[in-house]
Amino acid sequence: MAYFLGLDSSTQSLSAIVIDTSEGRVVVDESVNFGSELPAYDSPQGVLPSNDPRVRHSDPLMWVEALELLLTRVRERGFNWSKVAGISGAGQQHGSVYLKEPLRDAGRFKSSQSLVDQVRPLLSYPSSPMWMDSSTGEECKEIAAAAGGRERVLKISGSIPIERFTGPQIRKIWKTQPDAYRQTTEIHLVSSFMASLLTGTSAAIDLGDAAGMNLLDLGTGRWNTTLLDATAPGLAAKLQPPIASHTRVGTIAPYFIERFGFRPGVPVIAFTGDNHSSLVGMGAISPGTRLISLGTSDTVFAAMDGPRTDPNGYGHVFGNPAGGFMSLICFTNGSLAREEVSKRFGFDWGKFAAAIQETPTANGGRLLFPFFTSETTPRIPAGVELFGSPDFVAWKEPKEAIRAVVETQALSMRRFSEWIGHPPKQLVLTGGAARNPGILRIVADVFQCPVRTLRVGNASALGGALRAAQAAGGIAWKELFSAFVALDPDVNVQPDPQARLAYEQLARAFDEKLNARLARNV
Ligand code: ADP
Ligand code: XUL
Repeated sequence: MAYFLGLDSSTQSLSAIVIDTSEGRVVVDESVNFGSELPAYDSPQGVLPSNDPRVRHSDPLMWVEALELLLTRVRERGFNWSKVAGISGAGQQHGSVYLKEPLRDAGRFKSSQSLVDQVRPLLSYPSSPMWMDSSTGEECKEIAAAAGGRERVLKISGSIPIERFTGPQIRKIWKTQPDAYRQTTEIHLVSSFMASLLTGTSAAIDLGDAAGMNLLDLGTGRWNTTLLDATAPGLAAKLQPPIASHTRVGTIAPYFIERFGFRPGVPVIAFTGDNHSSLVGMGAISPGTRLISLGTSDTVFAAMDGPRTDPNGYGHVFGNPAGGFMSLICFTNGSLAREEVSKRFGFDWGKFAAAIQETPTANGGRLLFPFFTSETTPRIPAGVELFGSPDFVAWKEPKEAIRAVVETQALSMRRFSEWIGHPPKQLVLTGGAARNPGILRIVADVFQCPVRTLRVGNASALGGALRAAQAAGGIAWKELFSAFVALDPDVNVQPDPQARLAYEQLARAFDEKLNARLARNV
């Protein structure tokens, strides 16, 4: 019997997938939605309310409570946790958790008390700045200046200083919350925090997720002293050295053995970023396949065949959890924008897909820029002006608005992923919105490329289970991919060649409008 658990602590939910490698089956696929199931945290979309639209934090205790709820639910549905032989997982990237003391004693969490009550006193700062935060523009400039310029930071870390990245966020905590920073002995990413809960001891950050901090030297795989010094004093002491993604960070803590019936000694493999984990869950650890994840954010990513950085500074290079590197471009206004438009017109996802089917390709040249919250690719600040929103408010025809927002998103993905090189031969899509046939059609036509999806929907949680099976179970990637990563035979969207011209024209209008707006940024 060989069961492996993968967890995915993402923006709006925590998910678990358990695979049975002897039968090649997914035996558990369960999720807890933060907004609807944990309303006490006042985070309908997984994010705390804030008066400043640039500030986006989450409550780390919400993730802790979700973990308990998820493990309880799966057990109540009849699954026996003692079957699990290895655990790994993923977290939304960049978010940071600040601890007063490192976790040293695996037995410190007592099963007689809730985990939330035992983690609360450990936090030196009560909330976690997360990937949607764009409030660190000043800090990015300061880091660039102290480290020898944006280009130098790009060269060392694979990205220019980026507002949502952990280094600039840590700098802001140091500047604005000096007492909390002083009290902090250990800083975690969401990924290493979740792994630490499971082992009861501090788990180090893996090389994949570490690359989203503006602190790692991609060449050496170590924290870079210049970047650490440019970020905040004493930072080196608050970070454990980064580790290879396949590292075993400990074994399941007594808390989970006593409370949920896990078997003692079950290894926990380092957690990684959600996009990295999706790369594994989509069987795309080697270069060749271009992936798009349509989650809360939209991301375009691929394993890389050699080091290359985005000359425009929007794209990133992260560690590939199976070795080497991956490229990634993140669009903050992904499902967030699609939800906004559907909410405004009272459309459910079925009507959303139908609206796309009932409207013409390129929509008579209409564009609807999806910048409802501050965007990272391209950089459009929130709170200044939501570009496109005047058009949106004036929009009369809901169906056209829906097509327009998705077409504009797809054009943006195409333009800003060109630096990856090699036009894709096939796009594989995952994430909640990859279930929507209307969205798949537009992506296929805009990219002029066939679009496929996968049989297992949650690629990030599946990636966690596969990483556990590979590292803890010694099962080869090839074997795991052939058993668990299959394209959905029912979804094969071929591009319509007649759409090519219409989208070339729309792309020109898109470039013109966007370039004019970006010129006003400076
Ligand atoms: P994350 O991992 O970022 O939390 P998911 O990949 O789970 O996100 O995707 C969740 C999002 O997918 C939801 O917030 C919703 O907006 C979107 N979604 C779910 N079903 C559909 C659908 N049929 N069509 C379009 N979007 C959908
Ligand atoms: C990637 C990014 C997001 C988060 C949330 O850089 O910020 O995709 O990982 O999913």
